[in-house]
Amino acid sequence: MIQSDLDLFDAHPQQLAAHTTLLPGFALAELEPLLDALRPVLRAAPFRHMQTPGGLRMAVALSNCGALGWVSDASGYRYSATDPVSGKPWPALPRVLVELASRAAAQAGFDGFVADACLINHYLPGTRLSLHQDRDEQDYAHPIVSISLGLPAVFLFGGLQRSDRTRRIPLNHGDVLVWGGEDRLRFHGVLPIKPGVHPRMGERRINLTLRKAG
Ligand code: MD6
Ligand code: FE
Repeated sequence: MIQSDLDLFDAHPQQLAAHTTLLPGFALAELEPLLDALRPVLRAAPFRHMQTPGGLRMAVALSNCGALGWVSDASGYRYSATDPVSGKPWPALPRVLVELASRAAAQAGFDGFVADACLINHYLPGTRLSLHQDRDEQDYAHPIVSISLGLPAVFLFGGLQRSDRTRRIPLNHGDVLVWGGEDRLRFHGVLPIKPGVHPRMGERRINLTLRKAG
């Protein structure tokens, strides 16, 4: 009994695969500075639903900050220094985010990680993200650092083939997932977010993925 209670609050790094580490609650210590930094970013570059190259509206709403931002429209997926709709550069990447990502990466064995792009995904209850690979970055040697905020999610963690079986990884408010190396091109996705209201974040999940894209 006591043992299982302790397990619930176990905040030690969890090695999910050779080069994938979950750092439970790692972002909580910096939560308020992080949210303070995000507010002006999202005022300057509000969330929106981009179109897939096939013309479908993405269920996830997204924004970006950093020198490069990930965009999707009729001409495909790519990183762009400007928002193709407003024509403006993306807001600068807040230092608190760059530093948090570097520390998380170092904990997971990736020293010297300096992000130049942060993709910000917004999920409402019911929103899902279908299985995909992240392969628009220049150099797959750099890891990706993913910060989860708000409502919990179930992350689908697959293999290098779309048809490989997937594991279900719970991602909670404040968790940070770092992956790279031989895991960098694993297929992954997010199951539909369950209805709920998070005490700090409200009726939403926000995921920040920090990358070295260029
Ligand atoms: C999400 N994350 O958690 C979606 N991609 O909302 C991703 O697609 C993702 O968490 C690459 C690396 C880490 C991720
Ligand atoms: Fe991804």
